[in-house]
Amino acid sequence: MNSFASSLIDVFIGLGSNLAMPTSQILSARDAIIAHNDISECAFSSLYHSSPMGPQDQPDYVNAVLCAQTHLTALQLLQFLQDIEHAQGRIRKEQRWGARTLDLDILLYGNETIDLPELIVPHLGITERAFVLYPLNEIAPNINIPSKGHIAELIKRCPLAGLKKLSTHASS
Ligand code: ROI
Repeated sequence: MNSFASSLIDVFIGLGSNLAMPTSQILSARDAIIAHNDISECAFSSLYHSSPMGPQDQPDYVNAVLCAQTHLTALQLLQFLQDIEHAQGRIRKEQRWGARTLDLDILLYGNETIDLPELIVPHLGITERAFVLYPLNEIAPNINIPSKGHIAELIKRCPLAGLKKLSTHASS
């Protein structure tokens, strides 16, 4: 590696879907993410079934968390994830906090805190979201979330809110 290469960063990506066969959406997104030649998967959580946070007149969600290593910058990664959302039929302008075919969020980018108009890391609301914290805890039980605290402490303060682990990664 030459001295100009950016370093390898551990990233955590949250995946969520509640439309158009959510489990298939999540598994296709995982495949698309790890098909990138500068992204290698370290771990993929179980799939979780969760009640909607926000408006209740929408279907339940399937959620998961992926851990990967990459040299991409956070903004390059964001662009790549948005391209996958669009390829899988995500239409922005949907109702705020409404149903979506696919949501890919950068939860953590190494130990960095990022505060840009287009990207805030750690993801806002991470500490209130059981559908993020529990899958994250499954694959990274020792992680410290910058400026928020240790995952074990955060989990204690976050009720399950109807979250259920699905027993299989098989598509449905
Ligand atoms: N609720 C759940 N359970 N899972 C999600 O991924 C999710 N994503 C969202 C909002 C609308 C906030 N609610 C969610 O963006």
